[in-house]
Amino acid sequence: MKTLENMTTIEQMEEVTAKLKERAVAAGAETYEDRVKVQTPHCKFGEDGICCKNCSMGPCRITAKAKRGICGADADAIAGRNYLRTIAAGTASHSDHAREILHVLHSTKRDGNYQVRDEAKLLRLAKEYGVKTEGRDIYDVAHEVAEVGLMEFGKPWGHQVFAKRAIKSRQDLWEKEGIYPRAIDREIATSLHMTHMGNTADAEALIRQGLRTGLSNGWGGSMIGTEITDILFGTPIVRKSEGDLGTLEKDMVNIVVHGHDPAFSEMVVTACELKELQDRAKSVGAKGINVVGLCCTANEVAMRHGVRMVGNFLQQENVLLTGVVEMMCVDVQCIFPALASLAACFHTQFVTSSPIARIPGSIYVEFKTETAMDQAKQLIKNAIDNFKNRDPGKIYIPANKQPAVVGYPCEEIIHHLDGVTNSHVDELGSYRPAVDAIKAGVLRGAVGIVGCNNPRVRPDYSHFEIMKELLRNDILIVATGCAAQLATKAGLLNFEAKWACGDGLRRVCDLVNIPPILHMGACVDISRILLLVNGIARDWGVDTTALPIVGVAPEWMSEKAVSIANYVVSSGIDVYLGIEPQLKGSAQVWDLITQGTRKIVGAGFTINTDPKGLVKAIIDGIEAKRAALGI
Ligand code: SF4
Ligand code: MSK
Repeated sequence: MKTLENMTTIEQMEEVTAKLKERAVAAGAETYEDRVKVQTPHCKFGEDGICCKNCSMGPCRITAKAKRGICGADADAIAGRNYLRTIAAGTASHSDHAREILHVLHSTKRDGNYQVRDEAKLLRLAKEYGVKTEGRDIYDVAHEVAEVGLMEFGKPWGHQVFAKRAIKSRQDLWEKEGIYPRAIDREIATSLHMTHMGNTADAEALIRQGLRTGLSNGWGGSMIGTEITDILFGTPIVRKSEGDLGTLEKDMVNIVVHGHDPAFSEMVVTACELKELQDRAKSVGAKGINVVGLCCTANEVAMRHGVRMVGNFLQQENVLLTGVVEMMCVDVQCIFPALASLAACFHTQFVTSSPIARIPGSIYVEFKTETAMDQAKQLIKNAIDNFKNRDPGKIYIPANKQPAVVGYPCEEIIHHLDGVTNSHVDELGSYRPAVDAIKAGVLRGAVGIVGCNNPRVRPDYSHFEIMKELLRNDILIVATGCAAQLATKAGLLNFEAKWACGDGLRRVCDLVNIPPILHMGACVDISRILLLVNGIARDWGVDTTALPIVGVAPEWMSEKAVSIANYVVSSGIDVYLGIEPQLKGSAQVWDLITQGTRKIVGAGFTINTDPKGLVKAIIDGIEAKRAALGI
């Protein structure tokens, strides 16, 4: 068995970043570290969430002397409104991504650029949506499923269809509390309306709408995005991959796909496998084409193709600083606008593809479903032709690289559990062996570690420390997003990482044949975690709030993360945050998110910027749940 020595430590990652920083300086390029320096200390009013610019009488900010804005809104109203707007923006981002994917499903044809890859999942979804399937062409079914899915955004009446997948106790509670999610666009619009000048000033009402808007993301937009992506590109299965900057190849044409929406990256990955393009790469003196993924796009293409993952959020500039990237193709979300000027310091072609993410200085190629394959092929040709423009003096590929095992959607987890006992009870499968292991104490509980990395803290350090401590304490981890990428870079996302586990967790991993950290996908795939926890609650016969299972976002940064945190809490799962939300200026709002929501949905936030303190709180929280269950 491998040991600690086989890991890549945070110090080793930092050493690489420092070397790449020297390259940046030599190339006259600026990086995020430079910008952090000139942006700190941050504006205190913004940090505390008590600056309002919702109308042109302002901006107003709350101080010891000025306790209200010009309209009379106080700190609680302003912080609460800002917070709700953040949730609305996060919900819009995940959900609009899902809407795009539904349009791709609507464009599918048997001989088209996009096809249906998981027919069984499509048929299951058709049944759930009430779409007739008997005697129909699968593509007619796909198009009608897409239409029904698109109605989830704007239907005038009714609730999110997928919310019915939640256990009854949750649905009853949402109904009782008036937070059962309606149409996605309606929740977003209501949030923006409520926070317009002259509307809601009551902090609790704002927080409640935040819970509801979050739910329309988790059990709406994100879940739709995940399901439809599986139908289009295949439900992930367990695969081997690798991660970190060492996946870039000196002798190959390197193409990086970055962002979130896999419609673009899937096409690039597929086109790169074409013989004509491989041959073209060889004709320019390269050994072939090396496509690697960054951020959540990396998760998407890794778990469906085994494509290697070059890094997470804060590594996006490092990737270009290696000097060997012929082309970076981006779609939407988490893309630094700074990449355009950074790419210009090297030979890299920086290609944007979506009207949602237009960046000055980029090469803009608007990606369309009808011409997707031709566009992907042309881009790859351009990248190949760019190989000759590399500057040998600017090349530095760090050696850091770790093996990874990816692709554990709920279906794969159930499949592996089925291998232990024959407990498959119905078409949904069963998590009973996992329930039994937790009840017996072999596993103390489970934690979903998700989210970004963030220069407000030592990047990646919290993820790393928290993961190691949880594994040591026999707590199984599921991971998505850039947290999963950190596990990859560190060498924790593979079977060999069992050395880091306590005896109980190691036994479970051996028995079920799983690694101790299960890769569940991109940040949109936290919807998979919702279904996992919901399935465990169903098999246990308790509400989700009773389970020794929690969510952690040690280094979150995006508005999407705030929306996610709200749907996770509303789904009865406590959330532990390592970065403070920007609302410390209101004691009432702070109290509402840490304590108040516990009275509404039975779960809330615990916030601690010290990783050691945070992981202790997580373990204490899990043990307290166990004690309450009498196990
Ligand atoms: Fe100021 Fe009220 Fe206008 Fe906000 S809405 S800017 S607090 S006057
Ligand atoms: S990419 S939202 S930095 S997880 Fe999903 Fe990573 Fe966070 Fe973006």
